[in-house]
Amino acid sequence: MRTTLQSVQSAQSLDDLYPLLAANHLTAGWHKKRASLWKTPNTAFLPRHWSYELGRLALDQAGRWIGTELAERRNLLLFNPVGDNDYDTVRTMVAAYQMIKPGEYARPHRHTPNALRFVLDAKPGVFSVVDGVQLPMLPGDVLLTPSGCWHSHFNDSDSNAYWIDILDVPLVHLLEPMFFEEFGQAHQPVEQQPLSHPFWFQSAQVQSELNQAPQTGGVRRVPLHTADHFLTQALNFIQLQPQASTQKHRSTASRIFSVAQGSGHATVGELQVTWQPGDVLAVPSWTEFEIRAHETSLLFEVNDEPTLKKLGFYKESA
Ligand code: 1HN
Repeated sequence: MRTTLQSVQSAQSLDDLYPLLAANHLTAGWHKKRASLWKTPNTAFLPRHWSYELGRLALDQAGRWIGTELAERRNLLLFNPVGDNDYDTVRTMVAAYQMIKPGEYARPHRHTPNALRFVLDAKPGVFSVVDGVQLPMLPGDVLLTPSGCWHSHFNDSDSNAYWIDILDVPLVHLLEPMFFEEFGQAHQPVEQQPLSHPFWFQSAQVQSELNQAPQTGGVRRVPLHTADHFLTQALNFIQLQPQASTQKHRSTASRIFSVAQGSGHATVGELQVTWQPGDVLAVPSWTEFEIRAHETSLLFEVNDEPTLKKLGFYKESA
């Protein structure tokens, strides 16, 4: 300490001072390597599209070699190819394609991150169990497993089942409150098999709400009522008439879109892609996007608006 103080004391210039500061884990605010403030959001995350056709085929292939005993979950992470990232889909969320075969049981666990499933292909007999409540997973359904809820999945049908998982794991990584726990038994005891549940949004119910929703410019929106259980993410279904599009839009929220029905085209920043059922689009923060339908289509959107709004960080561009 004494010698460090003496060295600093005897510095003859800033250039003498900087290495002494660095050796003591100090850096001059006027001399830092990188800007820390910028005029407008400057995400490193890239607009991206993933094909369900490819994801599904790859899961079928993986299923030849990987079982649910080996893999707690048989899933493929949709990572954003930025830097050395091999996990995050956008800054705050990760999406994955998951497949479970007939007779399989994906064992129970719980964790800090909030998770949701959007079901792509499944026959009757596929279920998630959330805190002892058994909920059916049928195509178009959305199921929540909020932070801290025990969850497992099983397939008693005669066909493979496929869905998209979306979790706020990257947000939990950023803020660091991660906890994870295995249930300790292979199966979760089932206590209830309700006909409806706040964690279960059935496709037919969403369809009937869409039919009653006002249409503007060929677009109908149905927000899912998740705010009481799901504090970080918001969920919407968006129905587009043929040739209708979401208006050009940009906000500080990150978004993940999955295709429930139909096909079309999307512009996300510089990216131009066509999309079909099961495909996924990543819309990073402050990236302008417009999604246009070629036929009557249904999109499922998950965004982190609730996180940004609670913190006072939500903005849309004028
Ligand atoms: C997870 O717990 C599930 O429970 C799926 O099905 C995907 C991706 C990252 C971290 C945890 C599941 C996941 C996940």
